[in-house]
This record gives sequence, structure tokens and C-alpha cells, in this order.
Amino acid sequence: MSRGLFIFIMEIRNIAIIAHVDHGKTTLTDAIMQQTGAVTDESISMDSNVLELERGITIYAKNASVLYKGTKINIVDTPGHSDFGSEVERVLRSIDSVILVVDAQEGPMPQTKYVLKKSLELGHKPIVVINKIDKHAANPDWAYEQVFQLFYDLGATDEQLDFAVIYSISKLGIAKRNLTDESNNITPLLDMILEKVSPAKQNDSAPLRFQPFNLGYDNFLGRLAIGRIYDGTIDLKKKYYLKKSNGETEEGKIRKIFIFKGSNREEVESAFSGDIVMIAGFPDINIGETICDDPETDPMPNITIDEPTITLDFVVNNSPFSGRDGKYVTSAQLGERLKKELEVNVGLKIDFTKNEFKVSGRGELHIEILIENLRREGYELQVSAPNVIIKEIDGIKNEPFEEVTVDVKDEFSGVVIEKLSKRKGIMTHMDKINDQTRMVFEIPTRGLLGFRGEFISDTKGDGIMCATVIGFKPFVGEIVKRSVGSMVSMASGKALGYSLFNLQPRGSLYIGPATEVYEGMVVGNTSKGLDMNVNPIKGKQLTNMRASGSDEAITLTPPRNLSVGIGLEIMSEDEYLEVTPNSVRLRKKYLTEIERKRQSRSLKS
Ligand SMILES: Nc1nc2c(ncn2[C@@H]2O[C@H](COP(=O)(O)OP(=O)(O)OP(=O)(O)O)[C@@H](O)[C@H]2O)c(=O)[nH]1
Ligand SMILES: [Mg+2]
Repeated sequence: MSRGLFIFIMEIRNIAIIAHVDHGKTTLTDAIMQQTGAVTDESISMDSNVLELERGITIYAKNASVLYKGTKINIVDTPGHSDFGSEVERVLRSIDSVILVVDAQEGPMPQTKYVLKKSLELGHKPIVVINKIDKHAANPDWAYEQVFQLFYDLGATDEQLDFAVIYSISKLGIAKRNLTDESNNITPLLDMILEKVSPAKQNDSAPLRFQPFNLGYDNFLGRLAIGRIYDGTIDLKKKYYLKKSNGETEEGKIRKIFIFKGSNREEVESAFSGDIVMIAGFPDINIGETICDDPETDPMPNITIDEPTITLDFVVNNSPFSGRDGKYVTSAQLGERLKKELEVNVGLKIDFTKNEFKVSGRGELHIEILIENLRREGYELQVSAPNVIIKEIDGIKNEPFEEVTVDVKDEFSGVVIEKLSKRKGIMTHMDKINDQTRMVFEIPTRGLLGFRGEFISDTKGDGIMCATVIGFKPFVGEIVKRSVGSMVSMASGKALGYSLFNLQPRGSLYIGPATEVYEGMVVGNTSKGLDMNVNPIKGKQLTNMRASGSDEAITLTPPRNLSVGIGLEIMSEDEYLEVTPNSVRLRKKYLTEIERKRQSRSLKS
């Protein structure tokens, strides 16, 4: 298959947009799409998934393409949150250059470092975009210096150090080469891409090599593979060979080919070298494997996927309220759905050998998003408290470690240092940035679990904290955390305002009046470290002789409503988080006090 004598061979540039979370990747991609006419509706964003829109973050890497001055630019918008970092790494393997977006006020952050390090290692020459120069406290020159230093520290070559810079206000679709330039559009960046990014190699007559860097799923087509055609062409009529990562070769056909056009996919009959495309037809294809048209072709080097760092159990909902609002409530249905998830969620691992499915992922957000997706689809389930994965390396117990960067007002630095040190964090860097203190710690993931909520309240909601997994290191021993106990309901029924009013001085409540509770459900926490059995449904004793003034109206503090994220963070080992489409409840694994006592006795003996 050839492009045909009369088909104009269009140059292709393949780029990924990478950055720390929230630095403006998607906004920048959206601006490029709008200004090149790739999308005509301004309300269309690359963040299109419901959870992405709700949270304002990118969860899934997405492909798009635009046409600019006769060149096709394939763009991959990547997620900035560190839990999805391995997705970015895979993308980086398959493109020709990266746009590194950096917030002009925050400067480089942990994920900037992670994605830049990976890019430099792969030999990319990034174009740096200093974004958000309109922010009140923006300091583009300082941000540039910091980025330069980071390149240097990461061992950039001279060529890489000589990176191109663009200053931008993505929100307004404005980019410029120099801060003093006048500009009202994004074209300076697009021109820079044409100037600096090498065109994708096009050698259609070579034997085919297609390698996926991402997977998708379609109810009719099954597994979809998104990847790059390194050499040759793909069309629907030929026989193909899949070179699996285990060394086997499978024969098969390609049923559909899609190219990216704007943010949509367009079905085509054939696709050519240099392009990024999506194909259907190989139901077992995995990331990093190679499709060829000649079984003798050498496969592309494989792409490794980062190992999970945390694990927890997913079990069927067996609480007294199970089946009240879910469509799918059996263990078999949950298992089926989780198997389907493995089709696309590459960083996830699941052990199905027991009735409690052991789910392992890259971090709390990775798991939280999965649970949120399940409940939205109508599933009910319970999950146990997340634990870190301990690995034995050369006979030594190892655990995952993270690098945490914290930006806080100076007055809060003391409390953060104290708490992170207790959790076995070691400060590696401290700096003053604007009127804030920036501190960097290395800390076991174990020490960070459950810390976020404390950090938010310790810094009065004002601090920024972000963490990136840096690998497995020797286990550092027991970590003592601030312990709060649970208030456990000893009765079933509707909670009454009167009894909640009496309970609220003892801790903070997760429920309000009229919430239905069951025996063993956790209705709040106690500021004292121990669990406490409480009766939230007890009404006021009626007496014949009411003292005047004893009937004063009660005022209840608004409860701390549980979300999946908060639940995962605060729950203890002997609890389950019960998640249904309409509710998130915390409960003891053993619902009655007698069962709990029996259990703790048997654990002790
Ligand atoms: N002031 C200002 N805000 C901006 C600019 N660009 C983006 N933002 C805002 O920054 C926030 C984050 O932007 P996104 O584009 O979603 O960031 P992102 O890098 O894609 O984030 P993740 O994909 O979640 O990592 C949004 O509220 C944007 O409106 C800018 O140039 N100036
Ligand atoms: Mg984004």
C-alpha cells in the first residue's frame, strides 16, 4: 500500500504536552485546537471525562491532532498528577518532542522534575513554555532560571540546555517568544514547534512496525491500541503478526484503523509511517508490543510499566444496607467489571484468586478514580484500608518512597517539619519562594498515607503539597501516626439531632440528623485515640417536670461528609469503606461489639 501518486505527503510532528499538575497543559492544548480550527466549539475541552470535568484534572492521556501551515501536529495531552506518571512515561517513548509547561509563579514542581528527567533520558529536546505569566505573583524570569537549573541538575546535554522558551497565558490563548513581544494568539508556539521539532520519519516502503503506548476499549470492537507507526503502512486487507512481550508471535487481522482529527477519531482504510493511530483487531495486544507485516521483523524495544505501590481489597458489599441503590451488587459482577478494567488500566494489578479481590495501583488517587467510576456505573462494593506494597530486594525488605514538595506560609513550616519527621520524612531542601517556604522531603509512602487531611487543617487549607514516587528503598521501621478513634454506632435506625448534639463534643461527625445508620457503622471520629461505641439514635428522655430553659434549640456543627478520597485516607485497618452509587459509609469489618472483641482477642493470642 502506498499513499498513492497524487496524495500529498504531509509532514507530521508528534509532540506530548507535559507538566506538573495544574500548570496548564490542557488549557494550552485546548487553545491550540481552537485557534487552528480543529475544534469549533469553545466549550469543548480535552478534559472530557465526567470525573475530569468534575475535578478539573486530567486523568487519561488523550490524543488530538491539528493542521498548521500544511503540517499535521499530533498532540498528546498528558495527566500531571503523579499517580498517572507512568502513563506519561509511555507516551514520551512514542513522540518526537515535548512541550514542558511550567507555571510562572510556582516554578518547577516534583512532577516537572519527573517528566523532564524521563524526557531528557529519552534524548528529547523540550520546548519550555512558561505559562500563567498573567498571575499576580508570576515571576517568569525566576521560573526560567529555575527550569534552567533543573535541566542542568538532571544532566541535560549542551544541546538540551539550549532549549527554546515561550511565554504564555494559555487561558487567553496567548503565546510569545519574548516577554516584551505583543501577541494575541498562540501562533508563536506553533511556529516554534515547526521550527524545533523534527518531522516524523516517513518510510512507508519499509516493513511495518507499530507499537502501542496506550490502550482503549470499545464495546463492539474490544481492545483498542493507540500507538505509533514507526515504519511501513497499515491497511485493512493484510495479514499481520503481533510480537508479544513474552516472545511469542500471534497472527491476526486489523479490523479498524482510526487516525486522530481534532479531538475526534476518523476511520480510515490505511495509515502511514510517522503517524499516531488507533487500531482494533488484536484482542490481547499490550503496551510496548509490536505489530509487523513480516514475522521476521525485529520488534521495537519493549516499554516497561511502573510497578504498583499500594494495595487494598475490593469485596462485595455485605453491609446491612447492601443492594439499596446499586445495580450490580454481586461478587461475580464486581469481578467481571474489574477484569474489564484491566483491559485499559495498565498500571493496575488485580489478584482474583480470593473472594476479596486484591487491587494494586500507583497511588490513592489512581484507586479512588477506579472506585468513583464503579459507583457511577451502578456498582456497590466495600474496600479495605490501602497499604503500601513491601518488596523483597536482595533479601532486604523494601518499601515505596516519595519525594514531597511542600509550599507553606513561613509560620506553618515548623508543624510540617515536625509531622513529616515523625513519619520518617527527611528534609532534603528548604528555600524561600516569594513569601512562602518551600521544603522537599524524602519519605516512605507509608508515612504519607492519611497525611493530606492533617496537612490541610494544619496549614489552614492554604498549603500546597505534592508527591511523586521515586522508587523502592529499604523499610524504615514502624511509623507512629496521630491516632484518632472511631465512633461506632451500637444501634440501627435514624440518627437523631439530639444524640448527635451530645456526641459532637467528643470528636467530629460524618453524619447529620435523619441519616440511617446500622450497628457497626462508623458515624464519626473521636479525638481521643480509642474507638467508642455510641448510640446516635437515642432520643431525649421525656420527663414530666421540665426545668425551664432545658429545651433550648440545639445547634449541630455541619458533619464532615465522607467522600471516597476522604474515606480511604482516614479509615483504619479493621474497617471497610462501603461505596454505593448514592452513599459512602465507613463501617467496622465486624459489626457487633462482641464480634470485634472476639476478633481482637484471637489476634492477640
Ligand atoms: N491565570 C492563569 N490561569 C491559567 C492559565 N492557564 C491555565 N490556567 C488555569 O489553571 C488551571 C489548570 O489548568 P489545566 O489546563 O487544567 O492544567 P493541566 O496542566 O492540564 O492539569 P492536569 O492535567 O490535571 O495536570 C485551570 O483553572 C486553568 O484555567 C494562564 O495562563 N493563566
Ligand atoms: Mg490537563
